[in-house]
Parts: sequence; C-alpha cells; structure tokens
Amino acid sequence: MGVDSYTRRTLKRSELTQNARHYINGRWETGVTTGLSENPSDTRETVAEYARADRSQTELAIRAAADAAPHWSHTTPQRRADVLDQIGSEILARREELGLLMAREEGKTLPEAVGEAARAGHIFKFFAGEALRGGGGETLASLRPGVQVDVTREPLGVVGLITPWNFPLAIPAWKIAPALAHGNTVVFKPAELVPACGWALAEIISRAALPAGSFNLVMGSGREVGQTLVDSPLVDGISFTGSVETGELILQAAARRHAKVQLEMGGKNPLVVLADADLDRAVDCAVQGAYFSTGQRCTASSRLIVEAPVHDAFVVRLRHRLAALKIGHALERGTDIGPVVDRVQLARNLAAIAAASEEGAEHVWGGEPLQRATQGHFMSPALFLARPEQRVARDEIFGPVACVLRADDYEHALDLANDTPFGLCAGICTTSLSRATHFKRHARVGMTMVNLPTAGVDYHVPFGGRKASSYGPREQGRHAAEFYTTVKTGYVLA
Ligand code: UN1
Repeated sequence: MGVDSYTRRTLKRSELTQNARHYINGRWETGVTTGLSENPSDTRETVAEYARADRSQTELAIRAAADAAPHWSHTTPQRRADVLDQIGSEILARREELGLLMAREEGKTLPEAVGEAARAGHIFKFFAGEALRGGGGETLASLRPGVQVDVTREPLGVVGLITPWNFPLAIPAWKIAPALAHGNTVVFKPAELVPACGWALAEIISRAALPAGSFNLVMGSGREVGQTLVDSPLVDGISFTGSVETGELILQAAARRHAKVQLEMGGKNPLVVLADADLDRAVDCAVQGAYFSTGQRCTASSRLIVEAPVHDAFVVRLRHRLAALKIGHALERGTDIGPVVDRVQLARNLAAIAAASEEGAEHVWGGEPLQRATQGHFMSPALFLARPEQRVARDEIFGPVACVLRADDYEHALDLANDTPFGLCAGICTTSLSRATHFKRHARVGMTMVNLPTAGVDYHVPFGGRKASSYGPREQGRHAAEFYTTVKTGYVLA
C-alpha cells in the first residue's frame, strides 16, 4: 500500500485493534455497548473496539469526580505540578507512537500527528507550571477602616470536557491540563471517531498517581454521554469544542441550571492578501491554512480575500500548488493531505462543492473523490472563485475547500473579512506595517495573524474568538484560569 518501511515496522507493534475501555473512579470499565473506530486511510482496518456508556454509566463517572473534588482541590500545587509534568514527559517520550495512532484513527499525516502529540506533551508541561503559579489573586485595603480584602481563585469543581475528533490529543490536553492544574476533577468525553486517542491519553494519565475519581474517561454518543454531562447538577462547568449547532444546545441546557460554559465552535476565517504582499508567502499561508489537516480545523482559512491587482496571479499560483499536492494514505511518506475523517464528512464536503457550482461559484480546482491503493475517504483540495453572498463563502464546510473573493482595495478587503457570522481568526499578508496594524485592530476576531497561516497556534497564549465562533472565557495560556477557577472575595477585620 506504499507505506514506507519505518511506518511498517512501527505498525507491527500497534496493528492489533486497540481495546479502549472507560476509566471511572480509578478503574478500567467495559461499556454498556461497544463501538468500532476505523482508519479513514484504509477502512478495512479497525483501529479500536471501544466501550460506549449510557446515562447511568456516565452518572457513575460524574459521581466519582464529585466525590474526588474536595480531595484533589486541596492537594498542594507541587503535587499537581508533578502529576502534570509526569504526564507531559510520558506523552513527549511516546510522541511517535501516539502520533502513529492518531494518524491511523483521524487520518492526519504522520508528521502532523507526531507534532500534535508533542504539542499535547508541552501543554501538560506548561500547565504543570501554572499549577505552581496559580490563577492569581490580589490583596487590597477595604473602603472601611481596618478591613482588608483579598480576591482569590478556587477550583470550579467538576468539569465535563467534550472534545472533537480533529485534534484528538491537543484539544483534550488543553482542557484536561488546566482543569487539573487549577484543582478541578474531570469527566472527559472524546469524540466518537477517535476513542483510541482518548483512551491512550487516559492510560497515560491513569499512571500519574491522581486520586481515584479525579480524572475519568467516558466514551459514547453526545446524546447519551454528552447530554448527561450537560444536564447533571454535579457538573459545575462544561468546556466544549465542536459544531455551532451542538454548542448552542449545550449553552441553552447549561444556562437553565446556571452552569459555567466555554464553547469553541466554527470558523470561516479570512486570509487577506494585499497587492503589496510577498505572493509566495501568501500562497504558502493559503495552502497551509486552507488545506493542511485536510482543512479540518476551525482555524482554517476558507475565505481568501485578494486585492484586485494580484488576484489573478495569486489564483494561478495557488492552483499550481494545489495540483502538486500529494493526497493519500496518512502514513505514506510524502503525503501532504490525508483523507477526510469519515464517509459522512466526505459526503458533506462533496455536497457543498456541488452546491457551490450550482450557485454559480467559479470552479478553479479539485473537489473530486480520489481512488488510492487503499480504500479511504480521499478527495482533491477544492478552490472556487466566489461572491461574498454565496454559501461557499459563508458556511463552514470543515474540509479542504476554499474560495477566493476579489477585493477592490484594503478597505473593501477588511469589510469582506468582517462580513461573516464567525469571528475566530483573521490573517493578512502584506508588507505594510500600517495596514497590518490597522487590520489587527479592526478585524472582529479573537486572533489575528500577519504573514502567517490562520491555523496553527501557540499553547501559552489565549485561544478563542468572537461572535458565533466562541462563547465564554478563552482557552489556553494563563487565561485558562478564567474558566477553570471561580473568584472569591474575602473581607477581614484586622
Ligand atoms: C490550530 O489551528 O493549531 O478545532 C488549533 C480547531 C481548533 C484548534 C485549532 N479548536 O480547529
């Protein structure tokens, strides 16, 4: 199947189907039912047979987390730092093996997957430091004589963490690590398409000497496991990354019982290319941002907004680059873009592409299903020329599909960039410092990128957006404390 010899050797050790069980109250548990996850590069290969919970099994995990909360929230910062550091070290030491598992289960290329595993390890190490530094606090004089006031941060309690399939290790890491660092106990529900990755992470966490119940893994459907987490009065906060539709349902359900919520949802991120840009750099940013990871990132640049004088040259160069990309098995050396994650998503992508042509967007390249030596969900990256009101320019597709919008000038480009219900990330390619600075200030998003792809972020700074993209406090970096802690104000008559 063209998989190179290094990968073939490594595969020998892990070719057996993984048996992934729940981790509840410090014990490995079988599920009420079982499910299978398959390799999207080769659907004949089953990656995991995994446990699936119903409501009552999920409730056991929630109860365990609630019982463990008083203990874990009072452990010393040193203990929490040591636990997180140990988890981070093990992930880093096993990054190749974890990357291989991820490439098999999610379909991102092996180098991308190994890089993501390393990122997950570094995230745990960063939050080991955060456990020591704490969420911050202040002491002030009261308005009343002789009285002192302090403001401290305490753990939220039990948090339910619901994660997507597209970053099977990094996103769980950037929720689990700050949750534990700040003294919360966790019930973690990974996406149904990537249970083996969730299980592998839980297996590493299970060996880090956490008190039983502080960390629990429960796999299964959103309807059973996710809904139970969202509805349980014992769950103090829900952090979710996924679709806008699910995020809105979670928000409404959590609001009814006053639970804290953090949502990371969709994006339709613009990459503006101005006439003064380094065009090679701009094409690199577009290829990276729109198509790598098969476009399956909420930070993907799916709207390429190009100033008229360089529009045609940009499209020609981009088309040229797309034609040279290698689409194939995620483990094959040299693959630029792996498969789409599953047949449902592939069908959705192809339907969006057909709809784009029907609504009159001009097809430039790709968007075809591809046959390879193995049976996988392969498709060529798609590029359209679109008008701003067309759906291909408005709806998040979550696949390797991008469109180019023509802008008359910088002001027009900025208007187009902001003309979207989403507000996660916005990029600009320009050599003008004043344009870049103006764009950074006026793009209505949570993150801006200058001469960089919109996708690909650091873990030590805040991550998140505005409008339909996000809700609640930012993730990652020091700002993670805003979600994972609650503020207490104390008054003392000295
Ligand atoms: C990145 O671009 O490095 O689901 C991270 C997503 C985002 C993470 C993107 N929550 O695509």
